[in-house]
Amino acid sequence: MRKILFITAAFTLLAGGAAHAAVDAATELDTTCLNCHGDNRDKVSLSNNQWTKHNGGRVTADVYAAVNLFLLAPPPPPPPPPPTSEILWRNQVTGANMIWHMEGENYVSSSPIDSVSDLNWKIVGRADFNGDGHSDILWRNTATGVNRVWYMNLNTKLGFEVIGGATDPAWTVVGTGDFNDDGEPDILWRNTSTGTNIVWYMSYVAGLTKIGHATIGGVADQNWTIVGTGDFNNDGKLDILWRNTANGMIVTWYMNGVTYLGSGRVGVVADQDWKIAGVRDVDGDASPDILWRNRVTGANLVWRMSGVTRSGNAALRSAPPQWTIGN
Ligand SMILES: [Ca+2]
Ligand SMILES: [Ca+2]
Ligand SMILES: [Ca+2]
Repeated sequence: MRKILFITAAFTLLAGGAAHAAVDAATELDTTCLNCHGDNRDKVSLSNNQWTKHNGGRVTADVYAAVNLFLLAPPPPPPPPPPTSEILWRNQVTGANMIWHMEGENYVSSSPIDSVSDLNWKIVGRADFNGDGHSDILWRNTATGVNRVWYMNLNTKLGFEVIGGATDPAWTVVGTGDFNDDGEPDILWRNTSTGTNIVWYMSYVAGLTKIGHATIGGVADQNWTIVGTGDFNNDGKLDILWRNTANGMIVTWYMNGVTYLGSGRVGVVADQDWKIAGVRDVDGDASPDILWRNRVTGANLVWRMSGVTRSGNAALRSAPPQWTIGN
């Protein structure tokens, strides 16, 4: 790129945005007048991402130095790639299971994982229980109350482990996440009979063990369902997302561990064909987003969230209704 040599007056350099990448200094700048009216007050400007051409006029070394610095500066770094995430699916007819690999809101590919023909087995959570950097899959058999973790390496099941039973089918796993800040994911339960909510603190050493538990404030009204966990107020503490299946109201409970701090209203979706299928940061802004699935049409949607405020929607690829999102 040709340097500019010729100079006489100073004035303000204005060149906004990232337009400099489109400027051809060699063809534009040495025939460009930057002080076209001779009063030393004109401003350097861009038109259609090109320097505006005029005849005659001079500017100072400061201006050319600034222009050259601007033109010769390294290009701005490319935008970061969209964040990757996964959606775990279970076919409620065949027992097939698969993982969708997503980039932001875009479907990239899918990978089958081991099928489980007994449809009493439900996928109830996904977290890295053994700390190897790969998300594992938590299963619960709704007939027997047996719980299992599948330890995964990407799409491959490495093995499984049965974890402590909760044989009463009224207990449902409604979320996973680290409630006691020990770096290990815990399991959140809701009793669909009594409305009691409990966290099992889990730890993996040679195997996955329940090391304690704590009760979270009960909600007897069974219209209220826990639909996910995530840090909605960005205080580093896991919060709980609720939806009322009668009136469609969605609220977060801001938590400090198992202590309720307050609530935030997210919105209302009265149509119960739409189910909240997960909470995760889809768009990479570090604020958890809400994944929706329409159980009748098979449509999928993300609510892009900033805290409890919805900033937009994005339709995701659809999937036939017999597929349910496990997490
Ligand atoms: Ca793991
Ligand atoms: Ca924990
Ligand atoms: Ca929080």
